[in-house]
Amino acid sequence: MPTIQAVKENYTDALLNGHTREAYDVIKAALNNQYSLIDVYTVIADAMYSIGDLWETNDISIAQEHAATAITQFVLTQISAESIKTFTLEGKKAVVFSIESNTHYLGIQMIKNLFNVYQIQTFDFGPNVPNSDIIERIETLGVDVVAYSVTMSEHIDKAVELSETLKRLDPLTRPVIIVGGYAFHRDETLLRHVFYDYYFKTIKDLSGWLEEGKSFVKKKTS
Ligand code: B12
Repeated sequence: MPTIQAVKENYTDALLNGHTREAYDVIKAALNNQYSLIDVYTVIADAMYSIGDLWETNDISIAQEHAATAITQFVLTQISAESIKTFTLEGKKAVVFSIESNTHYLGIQMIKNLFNVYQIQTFDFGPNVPNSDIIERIETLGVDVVAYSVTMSEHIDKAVELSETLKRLDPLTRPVIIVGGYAFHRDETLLRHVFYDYYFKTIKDLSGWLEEGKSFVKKKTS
């Protein structure tokens, strides 16, 4: 069985070569080899960070970076298609999205699938969703969790704007607010400006917390 480091190298190579089938095979084999979903997501995130570093230093082109992103999107969708097979509706609901102005979305794709694994129904608003739409949907859907991603410090103003509205929701009935994203990896002090209940740096941290027990989810529907 290849080490997790070898899995990451093989996956990154497949991304750099633009080989979708090879990338998918690397991930499928890792899952078949008993690596966990979280191991695999960590490999994929690390590979994308490497792609970002190579792009920043002009060692790969924008076209290569876009191709790598498209492959990873495909792979994440395939993984989700597997997980959704065991999903049952339990009545707990989350909305997931990337904050207005943020077009990065792979992190949220992972979070969405993890919630589904924990039998939490997700409403996925996608990337760059207008703040003005969020509150109406939260109230209409009656969700238990709001989880969103902030990738760059430039996106924090929109997170602050959303926070102002989230703060005004009734504290007894409002959903739990979870934030994450690469912006906070680079500068954790940005969290000071945002209204949230929980911050998790990685999907592994979120998973550990979900594993401990999901009593955090307000059982409004039961
Ligand atoms: C792919 C990519 C893009 C794609 C995104 C497409 C898509 N569909 O997602 C495109 C081409 C659109 C893009 C655009 C841009 N990008 Co870009 N991009 C990346 C890249 C290479 C990978 C991002 C990614 O998917 N990573 C993998 C995911 C899984 O990681 P993640 O989001 O961090 O998620 C993990 C955790 O953070 C956590 N998490 C994430 N969200 C949440 C939410 C919750 C609730 C929780 C609990 C946890 C959590 O879970 C995940 C797993 O652990 C990064 C490199 C990097 N270091 O991230 C650059 C990067 C983020 N981009 C960068 C830049 C500069 C840009 C552009 C400005 C480029 C340009 N000139 O146009 C634009 C900005 C667009 C915008 N307005 O948002 C810079 C940002 C630098 C900075 N200042 O911070 C980076 C770091 C590249 C670099 N090294 O320079 N980008």
